[in-house]
Parts: sequence; C-alpha cells; structure tokens
Amino acid sequence: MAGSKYAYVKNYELPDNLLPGTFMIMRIDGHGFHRFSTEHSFAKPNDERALRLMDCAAQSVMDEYKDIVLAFGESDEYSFLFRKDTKLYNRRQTKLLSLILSLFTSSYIFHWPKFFPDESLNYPPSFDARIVLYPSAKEVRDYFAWRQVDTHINNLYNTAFWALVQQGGESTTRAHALLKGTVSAQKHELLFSRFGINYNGIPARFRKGSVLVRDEVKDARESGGHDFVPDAGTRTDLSEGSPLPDSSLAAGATPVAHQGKKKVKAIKTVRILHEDIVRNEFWDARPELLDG
Ligand code: DGT
Ligand code: MG
Ligand code: MG
Ligand code: MG
Ligand code: MG
Repeated sequence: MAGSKYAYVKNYELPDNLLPGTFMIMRIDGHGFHRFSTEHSFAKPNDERALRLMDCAAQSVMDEYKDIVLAFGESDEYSFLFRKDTKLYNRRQTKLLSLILSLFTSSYIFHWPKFFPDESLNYPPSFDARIVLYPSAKEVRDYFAWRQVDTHINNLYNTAFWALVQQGGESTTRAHALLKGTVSAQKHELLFSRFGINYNGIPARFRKGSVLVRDEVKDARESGGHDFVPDAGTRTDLSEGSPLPDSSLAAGATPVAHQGKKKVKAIKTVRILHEDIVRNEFWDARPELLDG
C-alpha cells in the first residue's frame, strides 16, 4: 500500500513487545470499588453476586484467549497467567492489555443484570490492568500464593470485623480497635467464642477466592456420523466442579465425521475451583501450567 505524505506519523508508534521466554501475568483491578460496592449495595464482607459476576467476566476472557492457562480472582481483582511461550499478538503489551481489559469490562457490564437483577448499574465501572513478567516458575507460584494468602488475610479480618459490627453491635471504630494487633488464631477464636462462627465453615469461594483452570474431560460417544469437537478444543463449564451436560456439547462445536467407531476425545473445559493454590498439590496435578 502506497503511503500518503502523512504516513510518516506511523513511525512515532513505538514497539512494545514483551520479553520472550518469560511468564506473563496480567492483573485487572476494579477502579474505586470501595465506592462502587457501596453505591450498588454489595453485601459485607462478601457479596456472592459480585464475586460470581467477576468469575463470569474472567470466564469470558478465558473463552476468547486460549493462551491463558490459569486465572485467580478475589474481591475486585483477577489475575491471568499466559502460556510461557505465547505468541499472542506478538506479545505486544498495549494490544494485550487493551483487548483483554476491555473484554473483561464489557463482559462485567453485559452480564450485570444476570447477577444483579434487582440492582441497576448506576454508573459505568472501570478497571485498571498491568502485565508483569516473571522469569521462572518459582515467581509464578509465589505470585499466586501472594494473591491467595492476601485473600485469606483480608477475608478473615473482614469476617471478624463485620461480625463485630453486624452481629456484635460494635461501632466500626471499636471493631477496628478490638482487632488491632490480633493474630489469625485470635480472630478464629473471637469468631467462634463470640458468634459461634467456625471460620473454616464459611464458603470456600470467600476463603480461597476463585481459580479458573482448563481441565480435560473425556468425551466418549458412539456415533455413526459425527463427533462434536468444540472450536479450538475448549468449552466453558459455568457450573462448579462438574462437566457440562452432554446436550451442551454442540454449542460452539465443530462436527467431525468418522467411521461409526466409539471415539474418546479429550476436551478441555474451563472449570471454577475454590481450592488451595499455595501448596504443591494443585501445581503437581497440573504440570502443564508451568511448562515452557
Ligand atoms: P483502587 O483499586 O485503588 O481504584 O481502589 P478500590 O476502592 O477499588 O480499592 P481496592 O481494590 O484496594 O479494594 C477493593 C474494594 O472493593 C474494597 O473497598 C472492598 C470492595 N469490595 C470488593 N468485593 C466486595 C464485596 O464482595 N463486598 C463488599 N461490600 N465490598 C467489596
Ligand atoms: Mg487498584
Ligand atoms: Mg480496586
Ligand atoms: Mg482490589
Ligand atoms: Mg483495528
């Protein structure tokens, strides 16, 4: 294409490709969600609708970008880990940041009425995002441990704080004072002795955050004609911990003809978990997450 005399301005656009051979983690965080949560009457300390909406927006992102292998969400934030050797958009930082951030944000707004049928969106929410590169698997594991430990610390504090205020009738000032300097065991004890709350009994979603992974499900089917293989080998599982019912296999699937034999296909599905990602078990079961 011949350029006009104006085309030189293109030269001012600088390359911003991210270093190859490194792990990319993108974190999105709600802008001013202290205000947003108040203005939309989020339940304290945890609003399950809000957390599920975040999960749903993150799931939209994973459906669209297959090079994301893992996501972790808590509060108003979500982190996404890319395959180490991803070549997505030639690893251009602003391209990746802007596309994924805008898809997350538009999904959050698009799906809002499903999760908040009785709460209208009073103003448009926005999110910030950054990509950080990590040199090895150690930093990636420590990154996710950092976020999940943060979830635990905040949630234990907030659970104790709001129990004191909502059930104990304490002022917020006094609740702060009562919790000041307490260690984890003292907060557990306070919750149990004063309010009969066993902290470990509260929903894992609140204690552990949300972990999105692509898990393989075996899809064995007898067919004289077609198998259904989801496009790009993935499909989304919105339910927790279980594969989609068979009827949903056809959604976004590509028919593949074969000769009347039973075929077993490994199909990847995005699954939501609320489990420990600090300890080894999670990572040992999924060595592909940290593969080059
Ligand atoms: P930022 O990120 O610097 O723009 O400021 P914020 O206000 O978004 O602060 P941040 O991200 O450190 O903290 C998240 C805020 O979102 C925090 O004020 C509590 C609120 N939030 C998140 N999830 C929930 C929830 O489930 N229930 C309630 N009540 N609030 C929540
Ligand atoms: Mg922030
Ligand atoms: Mg925020
Ligand atoms: Mg936050
Ligand atoms: Mg364009």
